Amino acid sequence: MVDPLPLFPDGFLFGCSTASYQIEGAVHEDGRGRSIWDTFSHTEGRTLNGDTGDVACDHYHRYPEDIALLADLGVGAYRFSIAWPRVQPTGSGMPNRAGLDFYDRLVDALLEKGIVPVPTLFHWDLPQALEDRGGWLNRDTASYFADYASHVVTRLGDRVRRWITLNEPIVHMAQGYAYGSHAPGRTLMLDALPVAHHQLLGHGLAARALRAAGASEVMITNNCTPVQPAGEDAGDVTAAAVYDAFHNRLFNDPVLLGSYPGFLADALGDLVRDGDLAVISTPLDALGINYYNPTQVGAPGEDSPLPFELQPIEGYPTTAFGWPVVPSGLTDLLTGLRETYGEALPPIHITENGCSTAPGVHDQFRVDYLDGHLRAVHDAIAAGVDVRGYFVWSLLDNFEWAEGYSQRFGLVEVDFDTQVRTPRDSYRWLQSALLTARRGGSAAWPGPG
Ligand code: PNW
Repeated sequence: MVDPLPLFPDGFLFGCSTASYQIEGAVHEDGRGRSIWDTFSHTEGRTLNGDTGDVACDHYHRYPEDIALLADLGVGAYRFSIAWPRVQPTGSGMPNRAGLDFYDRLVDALLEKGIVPVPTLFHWDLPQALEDRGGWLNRDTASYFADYASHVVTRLGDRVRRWITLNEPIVHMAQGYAYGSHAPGRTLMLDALPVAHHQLLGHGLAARALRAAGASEVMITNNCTPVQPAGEDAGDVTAAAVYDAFHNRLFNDPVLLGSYPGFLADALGDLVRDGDLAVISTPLDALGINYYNPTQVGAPGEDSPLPFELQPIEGYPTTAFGWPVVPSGLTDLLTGLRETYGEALPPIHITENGCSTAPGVHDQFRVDYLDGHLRAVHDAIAAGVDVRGYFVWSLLDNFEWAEGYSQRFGLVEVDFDTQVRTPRDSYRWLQSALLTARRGGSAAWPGPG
């Protein structure tokens, strides 16, 4: 048994996160267009065992059961993502009513259970038709994204008040366009940099569209990692600073400060037009942070195509994915953000945190992981960082991108042959942990908005 969690501030929002392509399935239904992940997962050799999101958790049909699981768990919020190709099958033009209808039903079902819906507009499933025109390498994609955001907020904005524009633009740029391990599978290395600027521009334009439609809370979700140099020599220290700039500051600085870190501003050059940074730094109500682990960085080898080299962190337990478990890294990250951005740092929501574990429902490993990281968040709050929410990745086992169904991140186990959902030990643990973490154990949550 672990000690009960400490009390979190009044109104602190506990939730679960998922993403459209990872759980929905039903890829041909109700006029959904093709996304880059359909193309990528159906291309030989791209995903483990050739797994695809064709069926995934069949959440498109089983969402009432999944919402019942959320309600029973006792969380106050649910972060999901909206599939752009359901709303605009070719990425632009008139919205597809049947696609929007699904999210309409989902939102109503959540509100009926008193769960705050927190949709993310882009969690990597770009319409293939836009990829055919260059994807995020094309500046026009930013404007298309804002149009798409307008269509969604027009339909859902009367009930949805809190919005996330992009999920982890660093991971989409790095894995999707630089290394090629995710869709669209480009291997541009440092030439992928325009993808950062165009996503950020899309974020800023969408944030303005959302706010114009009355959204009360607009966020972006950045994947952040505290970076430590592998050693004390100058090569390692410089490489760590460069990595920190690419992974963290490239996405936090323009949004919070309205500028790019120096050498990246130089590298972006004319791509950044007059007025772009003003759009990108449209004030946010909160910043979403996804945290999984810290990163250790050393000087690059002689033939390295990149100015840094990632190194394993030794001496910690590792998840099924091989990621080191370092809860204190989350406290360090949060207090570090506060130091770096000061008054420019808005309130924070941890929009993803979690781990993959060995198959089975007895997941003490996940219980320890979540317990440690919730305490780490609490430590950061005690140190003065304004953290308002924490979302577990993930509610369900799901399609873990290039790793297919092999990595299990769910509080709830999914049998992908039968679609049977079985709550794990961690689900039961969180259910009771929330009772002590919330003031008075009250099930009363702030209403939507
Ligand atoms: C996040 N990395 O992705 C995503 O937002 C989720 O969709 C995903 O399922 C979850 O984390 C678990 O992986 C990441 O290589 C993918 O550093 C890769 C990395 C980080 C986050």
